[in-house]
Amino acid sequence: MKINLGPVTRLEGHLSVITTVEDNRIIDARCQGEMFRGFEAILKDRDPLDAQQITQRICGVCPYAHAIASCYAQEQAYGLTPPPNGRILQNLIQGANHLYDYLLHFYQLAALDFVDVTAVLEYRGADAELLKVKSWLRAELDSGRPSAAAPFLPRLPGSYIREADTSITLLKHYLEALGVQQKANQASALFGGRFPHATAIFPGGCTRAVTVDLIVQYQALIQETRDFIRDKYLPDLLAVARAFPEYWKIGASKAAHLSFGLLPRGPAQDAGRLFGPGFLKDGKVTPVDYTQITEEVRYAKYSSPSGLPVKDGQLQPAPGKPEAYSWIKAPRYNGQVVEVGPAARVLVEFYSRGNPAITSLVESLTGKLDVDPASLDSVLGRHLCRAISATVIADFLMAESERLVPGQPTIAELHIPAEAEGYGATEASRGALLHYIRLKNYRIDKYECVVPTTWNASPRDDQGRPGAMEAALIGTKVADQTAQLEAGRIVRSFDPCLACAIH
Ligand code: NFE
Repeated sequence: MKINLGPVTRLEGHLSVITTVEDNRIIDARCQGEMFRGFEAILKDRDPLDAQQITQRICGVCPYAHAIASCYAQEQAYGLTPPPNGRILQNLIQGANHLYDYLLHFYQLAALDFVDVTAVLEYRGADAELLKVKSWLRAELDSGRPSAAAPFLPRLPGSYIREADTSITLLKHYLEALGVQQKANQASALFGGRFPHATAIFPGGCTRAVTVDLIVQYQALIQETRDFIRDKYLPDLLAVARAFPEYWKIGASKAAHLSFGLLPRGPAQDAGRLFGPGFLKDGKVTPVDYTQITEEVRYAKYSSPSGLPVKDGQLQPAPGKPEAYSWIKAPRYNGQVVEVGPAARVLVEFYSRGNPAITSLVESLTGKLDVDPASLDSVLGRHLCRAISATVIADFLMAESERLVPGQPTIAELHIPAEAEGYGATEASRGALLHYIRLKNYRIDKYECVVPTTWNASPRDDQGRPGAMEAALIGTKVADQTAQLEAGRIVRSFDPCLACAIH
């Protein structure tokens, strides 16, 4: 039986997942990105300094990651190193965006896969926001229009958290998290100029001056966000993990893991990063080589040649191409299928043993939950690694903001060459993000983005091998062949963003 799970809700953009189910098991899965955009074509022949602005418009959720990747690429092309303040400000803007994004994903996008929302109907406490939700849900149910209660109801058949108190706590934090996300976004906007698309991030640093007043405001906002992460997000995640231990074994991609590293510790991009870069296969981490990345298009709706390296990327749309089923290309690393994202970021760092704080956090949390680090390749593993990333990044941002020096320069002087090229790589919240720029006669001759969800939601490659998300779905047992709640939980554990994937 073939089931189209699309459009999959509670994620960004247009994703269909077609599964084939036999005897309550998914035996095939195809992820389809359903839109063409063509940002790389838009960038052609433009002034290179437009790039960090235009590429932010790829997405309203992770615009800073695109701005940062573009700045890194341009900095490499122009031979630029920002002053210390400049790199710190870029980190403070990007890091705050990660915190917002993890909270958004856990509470607004993923939690409703697990929480029993109907528990609120029995709520007898005094929390005004919960009482509002209770009376709103009651009214919608009594009116016979549960669909008007989206995203809380209706919901797929399946098992949800059994303890009413846990569901109610999660729901309360669902509402609180909206306000906390606003604080994280305000922190980004203090130095970025605005949210979601920052004006101040620029190749060579940041155009915003540093003042004591701004530092104090930033720290207050991050402190509140950090408290919520420690006191609520992490415990809530542990509660979900304890309620659904089977999800340590569900949704493994069994792919290699790739991370480009996140948050440079100094002005130079290779100064070492809070999360180090690496390619992880069979427990062994090797350095990343961007020239090993190719984009295959046998099953993607492009007539361009398949398997081109990033710097030769092409974009010829072919909507009617036989066999093709997605607008997402299939990136591969050294010919291998790869998962990117929070699990990759944490596992690469964990197996590199470069950051003792991350090593001990992974060990203590997996120990508490009685699982081994290899189990992080799973639905719960991806969720846990987001919470680990949030905890570590929040601490880093507080320390990093202390290093700012008011009155010192925040941006390097620019000299743009007529011809040059550069790669810019970072970790967006959803994983490894690469931008490549080539200049000719002071204009953009070639711009290429290889984006996290392009890796994870990729269609089959030239050899017919499924992408990471497809592989994570194949083999999964489902209780209800039509609803496939398990499949929704797997897909959302990747936090796919289709706007980014198709760009
Ligand atoms: Ni549109 Fe993005 C992130 C990037 S995902 S959210 O994180 O880059 O492909």
